[in-house]
Amino acid sequence: TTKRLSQAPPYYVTTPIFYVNAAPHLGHVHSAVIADCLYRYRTLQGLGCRFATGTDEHGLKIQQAAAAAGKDPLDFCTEVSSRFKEVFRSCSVSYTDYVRTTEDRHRRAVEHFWTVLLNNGFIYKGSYEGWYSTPDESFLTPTQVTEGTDSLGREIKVSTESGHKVEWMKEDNYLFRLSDFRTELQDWLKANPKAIQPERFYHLVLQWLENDLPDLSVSRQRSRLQWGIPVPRDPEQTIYVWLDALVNYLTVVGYPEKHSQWWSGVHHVVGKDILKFHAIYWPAFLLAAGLPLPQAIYVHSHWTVQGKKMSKSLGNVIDPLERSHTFTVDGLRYFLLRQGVPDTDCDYDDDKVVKLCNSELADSLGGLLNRCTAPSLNPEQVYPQFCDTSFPKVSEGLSGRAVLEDHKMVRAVSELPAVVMENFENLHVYKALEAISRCVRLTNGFIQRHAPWKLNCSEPKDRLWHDTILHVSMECLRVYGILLQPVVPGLADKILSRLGVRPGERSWDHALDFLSKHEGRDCPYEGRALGADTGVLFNRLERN
Ligand code: ME8
Repeated sequence: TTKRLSQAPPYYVTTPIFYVNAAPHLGHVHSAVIADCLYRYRTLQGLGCRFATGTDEHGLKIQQAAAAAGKDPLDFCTEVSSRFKEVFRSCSVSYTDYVRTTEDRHRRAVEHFWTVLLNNGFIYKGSYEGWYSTPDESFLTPTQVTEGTDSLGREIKVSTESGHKVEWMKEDNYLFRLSDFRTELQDWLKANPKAIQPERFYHLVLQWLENDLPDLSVSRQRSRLQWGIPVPRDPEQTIYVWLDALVNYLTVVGYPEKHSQWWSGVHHVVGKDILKFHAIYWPAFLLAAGLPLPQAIYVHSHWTVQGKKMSKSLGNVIDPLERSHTFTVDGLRYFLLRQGVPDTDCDYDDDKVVKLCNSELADSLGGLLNRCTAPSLNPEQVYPQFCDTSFPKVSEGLSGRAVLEDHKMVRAVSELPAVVMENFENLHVYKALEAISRCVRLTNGFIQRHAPWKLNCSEPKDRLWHDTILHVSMECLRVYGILLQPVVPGLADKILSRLGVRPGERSWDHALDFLSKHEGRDCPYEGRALGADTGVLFNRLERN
């Protein structure tokens, strides 16, 4: 059931690049942790992988934020960008590339990209008149604008989608022939039903594409916006921040000279708020530039706090650094990926983190590790022997001590890697974790059912059965440890090290080699000494 991917193109995964006008919050870390999980998962499958994140540093709102802080814009960007780096590092986000849109390599990539679009006839000079939202850096059609009030109660126009204030704007600038691409985009999506995951968002984009696409303004007058990349050969205009920002994905892999190999394997992780930019504008730009389209766009929903989207402007942001200290990095990552359902928004609550981590990480998973390795049950501290007469295959008749329930568990664990793989690949990481968690419960039930602590190990038959129970449980735990590496790398390492599983024995393929003795093959771990006892797997969290 598991595909061999060694012939597949290299895997390149990206996060959005984040605006530096606000400090990193839990929502940003959520995107980064999803991308990190995909990156680690593909790496385990033995693929060459690359993982990029970074910061989006141009545009009016950043220019304004720097001015408000009384700082030079570049210094301001450098400061905030390094905070993003620091937060990602401390949340075990193992990016291989970090890009900033104020870097020279990026300016060169954007200038080149612009020139290609222009030479291919997709950019023309025109004039734009309409609504513009600075916080969203977005042009809006009249149907996307509604009545609202500002903080002083005055009537203003706001964006229906974001609620941000919009202004009427009229200026000469360059337009991109977005309208030319509607059919091509529809054809692309129809031919690639997995291009946007989860499915719900794929249908949403197809629905958007049922309407005409107006041409898109892709520059701003320099007099309005100085903090950005000038249009090549027209210094009176600045390139629109979204065009500038999207090109970051190409910059990372060496566009325009040497991007082609990595570009063929690009996968974007994005929040649903920026789906239109990634699923419509970006593919249209790429088609116009004659470049391949992304392999997949993975979309996730938002964290809310008491029902409201977490955002700096609402002042309800959760600080990921502080929470990673309180709940540990693995606790926080596990919560984000186990509770963060991509299709719908989820409400963040500290109590939920405590409950989930205590029940699934401390009690269930930690309890299982402890049961298999505690000196009271495993005095010799080894990976014990498997005895096939006490645990015969179902096909040989259930004459041993194993019962039907045990065989059901073995089957569930052997099917687990395929289930996890499928759910990782359609971004239902929570379902993968749910399946792992269910199997952990089955294994705990298995030990409970056979109560090895009640066996008299001076009886040779009981001793064999005792060791078999532990062997089967450890094999389960070894599989869980391997499959959990992309999500909770620290805990997974602790489990595998304690079981004596070496670094070279932790790839995806090793999870497919579950309970090999049961299949009549050798087990490389049998009889091996366990690794050092480094204490409790996950300390129970206290509620405040
Ligand atoms: O949009 N819950 O940057 P940004 C979950 N620079 N994820 C959230 C979130 C929340 N409450 N809030 C933000 C930009 N995010 C552009 C992107 S890409 C070429 C340019 C995450 O700093 C989510 O991934 O506003 C969202 O799409 C992203 O942060 C927006 O970050």
